[in-house]
Amino acid sequence: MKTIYSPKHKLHATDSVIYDGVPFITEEIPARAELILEAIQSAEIGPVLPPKDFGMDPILEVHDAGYLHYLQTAYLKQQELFDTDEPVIPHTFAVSRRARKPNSFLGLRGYYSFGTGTPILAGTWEAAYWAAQTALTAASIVLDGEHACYALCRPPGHHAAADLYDGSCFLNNAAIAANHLLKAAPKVAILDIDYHHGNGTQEIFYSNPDVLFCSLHGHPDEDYPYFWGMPDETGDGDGTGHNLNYPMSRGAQDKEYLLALGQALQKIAQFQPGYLVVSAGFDLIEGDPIGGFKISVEGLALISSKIASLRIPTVIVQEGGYKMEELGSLAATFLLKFLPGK
Ligand code: Q9C
Ligand code: ZN
Repeated sequence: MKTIYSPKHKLHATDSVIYDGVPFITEEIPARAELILEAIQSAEIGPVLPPKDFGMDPILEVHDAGYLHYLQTAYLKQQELFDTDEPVIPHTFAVSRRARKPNSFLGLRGYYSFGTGTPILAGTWEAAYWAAQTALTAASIVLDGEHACYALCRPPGHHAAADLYDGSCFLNNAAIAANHLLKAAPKVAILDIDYHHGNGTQEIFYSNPDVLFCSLHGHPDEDYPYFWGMPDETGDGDGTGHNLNYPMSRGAQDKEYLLALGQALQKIAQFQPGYLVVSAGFDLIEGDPIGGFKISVEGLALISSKIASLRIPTVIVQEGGYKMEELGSLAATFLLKFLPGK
């Protein structure tokens, strides 16, 4: 199986951010993608290829134009306005999505985000752009007939909606891939196994009947992103019934998880999608520093083989996963089940 990877992710250099004179700590750092890359190479998952450039059009089909312009310009704009090299981090928010869209930079800084955890740095746009191209390239390889392809995206994407970011995400790589796949099939399913609810993906396809979104995640009363992820969020309009949330409590183990996964996979099989996108976050594993489940490595292998046994052409998109000492081998464990003959 091919892996798509770009070193441009390092431009989103979240491992050396100083904010207000103190180090800004985030788990979402460049070493994550490097550890996964090394593990893929030593596990002989397959060739590692650079992304092709599909340009802005497929990103504009998922995200709002004003939002993309803001992400592209925010760092330089703040630098110019305030003569500072600080990361762009909002601290005042448009608490209602019906709030008036502001015209000022400081207004927009809070309008397009829902948290303070996701700094925009000098190289963030370029890294995010190439993460989206990475997902698009993996989708195009599956469209060309490969059974599965892995997009080693960084920064991740599933918390980003059409015009809203946080949770270490800016562009919704999985949604951009799914939207691209919809050009070749009437229906696409997205399965999100990252520990955190994929609120951005949910919102993007909420009223779209052609996309079935299923998310298994920590309960929103116990974990980020807090405001989304309940089972009664089932979709809107024509999309009603095509959004399925499976929240589980902190401490959930393999047995409970595999039961919920079985239900989600049954719904996906019934939907009969032409393609499947997996938002693969490995923060579901026991001991992840910001995850709350207790999924074992054997459990992850079972999760993967059950998804692979759907036999739907699949684009695997990297999301979260922060247990650095195991991250590479977790990715390899997951990906191995998608190799032919496994
Ligand atoms: N102390 C992904 O896994 N946590 N995003 C905020 C930090 C945010 C994780 C609290 C977690 C977002 C893609
Ligand atoms: Zn996560």
